[in-house]
Amino acid sequence: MKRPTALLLLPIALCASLPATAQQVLDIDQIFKEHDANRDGFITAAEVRAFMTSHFKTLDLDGNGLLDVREINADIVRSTGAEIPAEIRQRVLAESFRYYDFNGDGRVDVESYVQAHIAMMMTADFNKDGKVSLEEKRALHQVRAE
Ligand SMILES: [Ca+2]
Ligand SMILES: [Ca+2]
Ligand SMILES: [Ca+2]
Repeated sequence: MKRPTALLLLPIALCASLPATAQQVLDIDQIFKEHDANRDGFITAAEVRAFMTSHFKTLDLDGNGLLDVREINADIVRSTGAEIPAEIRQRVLAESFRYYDFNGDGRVDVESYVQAHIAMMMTADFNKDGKVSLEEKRALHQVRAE
């Protein structure tokens, strides 16, 4: 997969705090397409689960079933390139770990990682129909980016 995904799925408030260079990789339409596996124009929790479960495997470099800070950092570096100042990357890293550790037990296993992304995606479900349309996803990012 050549497109960065991790940064795009970071907590939106965090993305807004990134420098413009990093925000340029926020290609909402591209993300949307990647997640909408059945191409029906909506992203469901099941689609997020499938996508993130397979993404988790690519991030778990040592294959121990957990993401540690080094593995998450490697993903952030790959997603953002070298343009991000180290201290901002550190903040993104800390925030990401805390966010991915969805049940707060200090570990990021696949279920925790998946749950965090489902929760994040579903913040865009403004009309509460259980799925996220491209319009909702765009609206989320515009609203929160201000
Ligand atoms: Ca779909
Ligand atoms: Ca690991
Ligand atoms: Ca919706």
